[in-house]
Amino acid sequence: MHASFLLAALLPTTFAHFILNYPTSLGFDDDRQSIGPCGGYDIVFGANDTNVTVESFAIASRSTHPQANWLFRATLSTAEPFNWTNLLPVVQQSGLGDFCIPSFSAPSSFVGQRGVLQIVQSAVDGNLYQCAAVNFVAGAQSGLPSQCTNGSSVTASLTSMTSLSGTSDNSTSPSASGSSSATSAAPSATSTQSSGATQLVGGLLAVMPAALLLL
Ligand SMILES: *[C@@H]1O[C@H](CO)[C@@H](O)[C@H](O)[C@H]1NC(C)=O
Ligand SMILES: *[C@@H]1O[C@H](CO)[C@@H](O)[C@H](O)[C@H]1NC(C)=O
Ligand SMILES: *[C@@H]1O[C@H](CO)[C@@H](O)[C@H](O)[C@H]1NC(C)=O
Ligand SMILES: *[C@@H]1O[C@H](CO)[C@@H](O)[C@H](O)[C@H]1NC(C)=O
Ligand SMILES: *[C@@H]1O[C@H](CO)[C@@H](O)[C@H](O)[C@H]1NC(C)=O
Ligand SMILES: [Cu+2]
Repeated sequence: MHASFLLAALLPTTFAHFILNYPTSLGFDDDRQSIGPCGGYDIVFGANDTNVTVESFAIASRSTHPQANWLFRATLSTAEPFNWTNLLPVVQQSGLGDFCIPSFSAPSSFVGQRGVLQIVQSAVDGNLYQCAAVNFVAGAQSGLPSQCTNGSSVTASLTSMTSLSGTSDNSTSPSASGSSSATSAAPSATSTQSSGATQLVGGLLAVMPAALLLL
């Protein structure tokens, strides 16, 4: 379901539910994006897989849905059971176009291993999936990837939800994994969306205690 005329005008580069722009996606097929865990793509590792610094890294997408809930997860598994680790509680986002959260963190125990980042978007078309095969490496990112920008009307905040309905959820929580973006440093790179960034970080700090109580 798309407001196709308007969106085609606003997003001329591609027409899709959502695109993962960073880290590099395992693959994108508009018609198969509803197939979990990776939008119809197999998990395969390659020489060009993105190196993801566990202390801070960005995930950049572009959405053609004006409102969506997002779930960001990571695992070292390549098959069921995936044992997903939530990187944040569910993020509620509105506004079309580029959407980048610049400061994820992953469990330090992932360092030195290959793994998968999964991005699930829940919007008018149901759950949609993209994955990136990555190398988890030590340290923090030095500067944001060029893809990490927000559309001018994009806003987002954390919810108290830890899963989306329909995602097979045997995930560990941010606190259980010992990883929490709440404790990671604020994004250091320049941003024209600083009030939005503050909103998300503020929301995170407000929501995390509640999220922890639910565990
Ligand atoms: C890896 O990236 C380089 C530079 O972008 C490209 O030339 C090469 O074809 C890529 N290799 C694979 C296997 O994708
Ligand atoms: C990841 O890091 C390794 C080791 O430093 C390097 O050889 C490789 O080119 C990096 N991969 C990418 C996609 O930047
Ligand atoms: C999730 O947990 C349920 C019950 O604990 C189990 O039956 C199921 O196989 C698990 N699924 C995965 C993908 O681990
Ligand atoms: C699941 O992931 C968590 C977090 O990385 C890890 O501590 C745990 O050992 C994993 N469990 C299995 C069965 O792989
Ligand atoms: C994009 O907006 C979100 C939500 O307001 C914010 O957390 C994030 O920092 C912004 N990204 C950039 C690159 O400014
Ligand atoms: Cu769509």
